[in-house]
Order: sequence, then structure tokens, then C-alpha cells
Amino acid sequence: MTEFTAGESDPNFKWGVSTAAYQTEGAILTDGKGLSIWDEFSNRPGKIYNGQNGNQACDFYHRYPEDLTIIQQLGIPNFRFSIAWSRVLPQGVGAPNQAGIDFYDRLIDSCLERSIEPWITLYHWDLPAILQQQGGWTNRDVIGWFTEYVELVASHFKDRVENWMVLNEPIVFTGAGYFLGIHAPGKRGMKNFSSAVHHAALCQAEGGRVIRDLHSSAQVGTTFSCSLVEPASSSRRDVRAAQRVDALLNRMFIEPSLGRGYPIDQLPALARLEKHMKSGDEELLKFDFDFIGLQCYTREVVRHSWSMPYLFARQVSPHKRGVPTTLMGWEVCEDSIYHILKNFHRRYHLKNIIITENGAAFADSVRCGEINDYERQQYLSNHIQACLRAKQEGIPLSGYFVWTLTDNFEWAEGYRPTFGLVHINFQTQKRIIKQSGYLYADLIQQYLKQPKGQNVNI
Ligand code: IFM
Repeated sequence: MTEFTAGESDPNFKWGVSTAAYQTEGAILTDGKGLSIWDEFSNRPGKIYNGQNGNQACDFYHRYPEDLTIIQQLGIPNFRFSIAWSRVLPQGVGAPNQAGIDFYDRLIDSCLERSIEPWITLYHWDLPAILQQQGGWTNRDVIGWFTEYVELVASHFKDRVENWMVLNEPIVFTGAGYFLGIHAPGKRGMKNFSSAVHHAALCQAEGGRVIRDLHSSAQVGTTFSCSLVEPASSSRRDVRAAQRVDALLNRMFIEPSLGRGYPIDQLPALARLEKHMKSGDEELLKFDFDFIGLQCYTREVVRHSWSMPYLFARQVSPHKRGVPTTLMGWEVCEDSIYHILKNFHRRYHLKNIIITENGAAFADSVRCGEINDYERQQYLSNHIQACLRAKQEGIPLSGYFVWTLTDNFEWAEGYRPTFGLVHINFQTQKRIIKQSGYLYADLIQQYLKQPKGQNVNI
């Protein structure tokens, strides 16, 4: 195990693990569930690595008691999962599906019985397919659809759930799903993207208001993917390119919620968003979140490029730079998470930050029934250490969640990149806890058992 100084202990620090409905649940048509855009997209030929799909995934729908028992066994106190909108509202709006609500009731109760705190993400990319037939996120009516969904879920679970996140990584589901077409629903182009972005930003704030109105003591947050963006050289053109990419990846969704509007000065192409603005929208985009969830995995190095429309920037790939990477091709760079925490705090003076996802996909091999995933252990301890260093230096960081509990369906990449603390044999659904799972358990134990305010060495 890696030794490091974790700074002053904080008994209220939230250690957790994160998952998402489509990546784990399976049971896509069970007990009255409606189809989502991901159910449809991943069953279209040529969309997902090796023709894979999430139809069964980790079968979490049926196996959640076993998975929660693993969380309990590892002593992980917090579990973040998402609700599949189409499981509770198969038509997106209208008649709720009682069996779907019952599933989340059982899941939440089972967490609480095991003293695991549930954290709900309302939207982790699986829009009901029927709503996509009406334009999905490009249709401003999505605000009304989303409000109805959030009201249903928040009013039903508010008696047992304190921690809520509205959206998961809106730049990813709008960028990959409505600009690049590589994620569901497979739409492309600036027109789709700009409308989807503005409506998602409005829903981000509206969802927050709905939860807070229904559940005054709730901790309401939302999550953003983010990466340290650095220029490939100190030339003015590369520095400007890095600023544009930073605006797109790190600023576009948080700034309107803080009342700063979209960062159009940094990325002029975002002026397209103004076409979708109606009077009063600046106000509607604002919401004072109780916490901001940051999800940081890597660093981006970029240079100026005329051939990339709108952004005029392109990534210098980690392979070209000769740096270590994960199975996603992402650079391993714990400085990124440290600087992201520092930069977000310096820029926005946030009152409460939680790392709601961080983790790594590496190839695992089962030997004598065990998985000694050395690279993931290194990755996690280095990243956790970087986070705790930032906290020690005054960043209001109150939690850290590993992505993810079990290996699962990694979107367009299928089951190839394995991020889990727990391995799954997808033929048999047998679970094996990896060494990284035990390392994380150990680290949490060491950290939490230190007397308050005392320096910890983990
Ligand atoms: O698997 C995803 C998750 O759904 C959102 N954040 C990044 C993870 C790894 O790619």
C-alpha cells in the first residue's frame, strides 16, 4: 500500500462510490419500464464497441442486494446511483410505473438497512425514448417534462434521501449526444447542440428549485465533468486555444448557474446559445447549489487548429506525448484533479465541493480468484492524496466518490474499459472484489478512525 500524508482528518468527509442506472441495471423492459434513448441507441448496429449493449449490464436490477452488501463489507458509507426516468415514467410524463418506483424504494431501504447513505442523481443520460421523438433536449418542452419527473421522484423519496444531484456531466451528454452523435440519441451539429445545452442548463437550475421546494433540508447539487486544460506551447494561439477548450469543458454549465451567463467572451461560438434564450432566462439559469460535484479523470493538452470548426483547437493526444494512459486513452495525471479543485475555488469561491467521480479503467486479470490491479490502486491513492492536499490547503472539499463500484457498460466503449473496484464476469455475473476495493476500504477506515483534527498518514 502507498504511504501518504492525508492531512487533518475530518470525520464528516463523505467517502463514497458512484454508479449510473443505464450502466448497471439491465432489465430494460422489466416490470413496465419504458425504453430510453440508450436502450435504443446501443441496440443499433455499429454504435457500440463489439456490438455490445446495456440490456443486461450488471443485472443490478436483480442483484442490488449483493452489490450493497459488498459496499457494506468494504465500509464505504455513501452510495451514489441514478434513477432511470423511463423506469418510473415509461412515457416520460403522465402515468407513473409503480413497479419502477417500488424498485427504487427497495434499493433505498436496502441502503439504509445497511447504514449506507443514498445519493441520487436524477439524470445520468437516459432520456425516455418517447421524449426524443419530440426532439428530446432540443425541445424547450423538456423543462416541463423534467419538472414533472423531478417532482414525482423528489416527493416520493424525500423522506429517506437527503443528497440529490440534478444532472450528470451535461457537457458530455449534450456534446457526445447532440453534437458529435457518438452517444445517444446520435444527433449532430451546432443547431442540435446549442438548443440541447441551453435547455439542459435551464433544467439544471429548475431541477434544483423543484427539489428544494419539496424538500427544504435536502442537500442539492449537480455534477460537472472537468479537466485541467493546458496549452501545448506558450504561443499566443495555443494559449487562446486552451482558453476556448476550458470554456467549453469547464465553464459552460457552471457559469450560468452562478449568474455569470455563458462564457461567450472566451468561446465566441457559444453566441449561438443566445438564439434559444427567452426573456427572463438569465434569472431562470441561476440556482444556488448546496454543493458542486466535480468529476475529473485526466488532463487535456491542446493546440490551435484551423481545421476544427467552432473551437479552432485540437487535443495533442497522450500517446503522442508519451505519457501513461488508462484503457480510455486518458492521461494519468493526478495534478489535474488538484489544479481543478484549486482553479474552481479561485474562480467561483464555491462553498462546498465534492468529487462525485474519479477512477480509472485498466486491464484486469483474474489469477487464482484474485485481481491485483496495481495500476488502479496507484491511480486512486495518488488522486485521493491530491484531493486531500487541496483540502488541507483550504479548498472546501467535503467528499470523494470513486467511479465505480463494479465493472459496467462504459457507453460507446461497451464493456472493454473496466473501472470497477469489483470485477464482474459478464457471462456468469459473478463478482470478485479487486485489490483496489480493499485498498479503498482500508484508506477510508484509516482516515475515519483518526481523532478529529489530527494528521493522518495512510
Ligand atoms: O462512465 C462514465 C460516467 O457515466 C460519467 N463519468 C465518466 C465515467 C467514465 O467515463
